[in-house]
Amino acid sequence: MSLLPILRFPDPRLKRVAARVESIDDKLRRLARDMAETMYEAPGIGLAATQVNEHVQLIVIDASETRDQLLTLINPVILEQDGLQVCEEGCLSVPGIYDKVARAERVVVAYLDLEGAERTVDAVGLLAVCLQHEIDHLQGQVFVEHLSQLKQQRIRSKLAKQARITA
Ligand code: K2U
Ligand code: ZN
Repeated sequence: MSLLPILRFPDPRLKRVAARVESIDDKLRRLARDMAETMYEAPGIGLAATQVNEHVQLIVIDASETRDQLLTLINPVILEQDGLQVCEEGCLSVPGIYDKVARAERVVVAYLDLEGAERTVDAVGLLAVCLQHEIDHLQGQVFVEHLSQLKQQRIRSKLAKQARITA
C-alpha cells in the first residue's frame, strides 16, 4: 500500500469532474486501499479520488470514533436530502482553513461497494456532512467555494503566502 500526494487548493485539477466507474478491477481496488491509508494517515475522515488526482467517482470515509468503520463508495448519488445543519469544515486539500458551511442534515446516498453490490446509506450529522463534502469533490467543488467571494480571496492570498514561505 502507498500514501498518495494530496492536491492543494487552488490546483485546477481539483475542479475536474470525476468520471463514473465502469469496471471494478484490481487497479480500482488498489486505489481505494491507498486512499484509505492516505486518509487514516492524514488524518482525515474522508477522501475523494479527485484529491489524489484520480478523476473517478470513488470516495472513502471513516467518521467513526473508533476509526475502524471504513466506507468505500463507488459512483455515489444523493437520492434524498432534508433538513439543514451548519458545520465547521476543513479539507485535506485546504490545510489550515476552517469555516462554517450549511448542508443538509440528512442524506440518503446510493452507491456500489468494492464487490459491485448496490447499497444505500442513510446518514445524519457528521457522516452526512462528510458524504456531501466528498461528493462535492467528485463534482470539482471544494468547500471554500461555498463561502463568500471575499473569504475565498483571503484564503487564496493566505495559501499563496504559505506556498511562498515553504517554497
Ligand atoms: O479533505 C477531505 O475531503 C476530508 C475532510 C472531510 C470532512 C470535511 C468536513 C467535515 C467532515 C469531513 C476533512 O479534512 S477530514 C478532517 C476533519 C475531521 C473532522 C471534522 C472536520 C475535518
Ligand atoms: Zn475536502
